[in-house]
Amino acid sequence: MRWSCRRFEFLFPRPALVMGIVNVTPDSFSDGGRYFDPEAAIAHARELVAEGADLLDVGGESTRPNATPVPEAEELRRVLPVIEELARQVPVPVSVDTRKTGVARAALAAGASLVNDVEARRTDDALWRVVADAQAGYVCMHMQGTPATMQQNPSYNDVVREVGEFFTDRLARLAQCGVGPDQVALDVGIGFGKDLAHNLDLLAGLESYKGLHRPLLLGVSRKSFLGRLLGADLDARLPGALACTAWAANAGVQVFRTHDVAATCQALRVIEALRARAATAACPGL
Ligand code: HH2
Repeated sequence: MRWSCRRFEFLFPRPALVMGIVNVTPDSFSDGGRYFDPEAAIAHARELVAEGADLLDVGGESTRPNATPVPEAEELRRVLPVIEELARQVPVPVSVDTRKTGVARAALAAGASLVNDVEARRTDDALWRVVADAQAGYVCMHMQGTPATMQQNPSYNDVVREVGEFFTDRLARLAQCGVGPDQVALDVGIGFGKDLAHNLDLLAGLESYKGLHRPLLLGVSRKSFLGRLLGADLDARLPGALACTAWAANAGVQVFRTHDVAATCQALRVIEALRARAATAACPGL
């Protein structure tokens, strides 16, 4: 399996990829304001690469529940200088985390290699045509509702099946717009229009999406379902996130979106070493 993101190409099987989060926002749920200044965002992104990030995801609009929508001009002002500089400075693909076609277009022109689309449930195909023209990578994430409404009363008959149907439908529509399957990674969208049980069902059901033959991306980093499950504050959710990472890696997830790059890389390298050992070694004593 191949994931093509312009001049970057990932071939699977390979060690899992870690996508470092760079939020150039004043209000993101876990690190809002810390990297709002472009210089601080660039320095932080470079640290994430030094810690082992394989991709960087730059976002200029928080998508936490009830976040204030950001006008396009402001989102551009936030992300473009950071993307331009990072695309020049770092050896890894830079992603733009945006719901806006204009921002995606400008970010790709500034050197981004992929678009992370949390609103892949969109009704018009303009953003997909931009991705097709640039031959960019694309993250197709499932969300029920919008950030303003998504946590009001999320409801599914069978969340794992419905998200799978959404992926199948999107892959077909993307192909019609000229975005080939090799450009696409799929993401169940943990916390986006899901309650705790939905999130756990999706994590438990990750293997169901293997048949789509696309890399799966997962974002659990510091999310509130961990707070609900563990009673843990924002800054105390890393052990829970790493447990999800280990679980998901064993279920076949290949890309992990995280604020905590060094710790996530460590967890993944241990899982991979154990998997390799289990495949080759006769276990003494068994
Ligand atoms: N989660 C967030 C934002 N973008 N993209 C994908 N593909 N998957 C996710 O799970 C995902 C995402 C939320 O996290 P964060 O960026 O830290 O917060 P905020 O949206 O408040 O900036």
